Amino acid sequence: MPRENNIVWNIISACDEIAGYLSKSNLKEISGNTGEKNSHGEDVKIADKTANDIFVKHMEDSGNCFGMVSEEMEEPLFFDNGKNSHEIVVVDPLDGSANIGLGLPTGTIFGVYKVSDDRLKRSEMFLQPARKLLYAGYTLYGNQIIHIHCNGSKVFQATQDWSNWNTRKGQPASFNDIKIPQSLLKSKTQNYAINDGNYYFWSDEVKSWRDNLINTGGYSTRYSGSLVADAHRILMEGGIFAYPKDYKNKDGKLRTLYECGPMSFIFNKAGGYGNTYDTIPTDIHQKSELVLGSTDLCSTFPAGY
Ligand code: FBP
Repeated sequence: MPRENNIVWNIISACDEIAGYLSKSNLKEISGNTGEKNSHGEDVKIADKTANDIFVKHMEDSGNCFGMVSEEMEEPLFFDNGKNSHEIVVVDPLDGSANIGLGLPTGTIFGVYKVSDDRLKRSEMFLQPARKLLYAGYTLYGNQIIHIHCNGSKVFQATQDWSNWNTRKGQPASFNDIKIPQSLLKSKTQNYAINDGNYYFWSDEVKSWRDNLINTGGYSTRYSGSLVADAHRILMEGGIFAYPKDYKNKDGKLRTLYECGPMSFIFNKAGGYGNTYDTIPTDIHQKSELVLGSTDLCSTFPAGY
């Protein structure tokens, strides 16, 4: 598919522009609030809004996008320019926004779904389970820009060099078909990413699961406060990321459609586990519990409470 009508290329271009914006901006300034609240009642940071504007511009200009849902927009946006296209996009334009001002890792998470046959411009079109994704990925804004993509059969590290897109020549072979290492059998220390600060809000089941993990030994906590950064480590090295629902966040904290779904799809296709792979969202800004990682270790995590 030529580059110009390939929505994936438009998404990569948007992420590259967001990376440029983050690397050139006064981080303290852009981590300030716009004074607006997003659909979750959270303060919208200047960087969140700018990242969203950049994404909207690339999707609108591309002519390849029928519509999009974003963490930073209350309602879906449909593009006249894309009225003949067959794809819709869900996106968290800037994940881990609490890290922005400190220059710590952040990311963009996205998913591409097929337009519904009725082509009616309404939210329901986006309420699809992750297993129906055509494509998904995330971009990590760390000491390098890393694009991890999944085309439904493989998970790979995408390059910015279009001519190298299909061959991804020069990349280590392991980047072309990423498989998450299993965990329990591993001799080396295993990663677990969870906000232990929520311990007393967890169910007894989750508390004892975590205590058991600690008492077993051989685990290291790796938690940066950015889903993209924490999930990336788990995808590449094995282990588990969990954001359980708790007595504070009864439904969980992370958003089903544009955070949990794409991640569950990527981990599922990398031979791992993502608990929301089959979840059919009932609202575009619904929240879910999220468990991602090596299948064997994730199978020990208590489902719900
Ligand atoms: P946003 O920054 O996109 O709102 O993402 C939510 C998030 O920051 C995730 O990246 C991260 O995993 C989680 O919230 C951290 O939450 P907490 O500070 O409660 O551990």
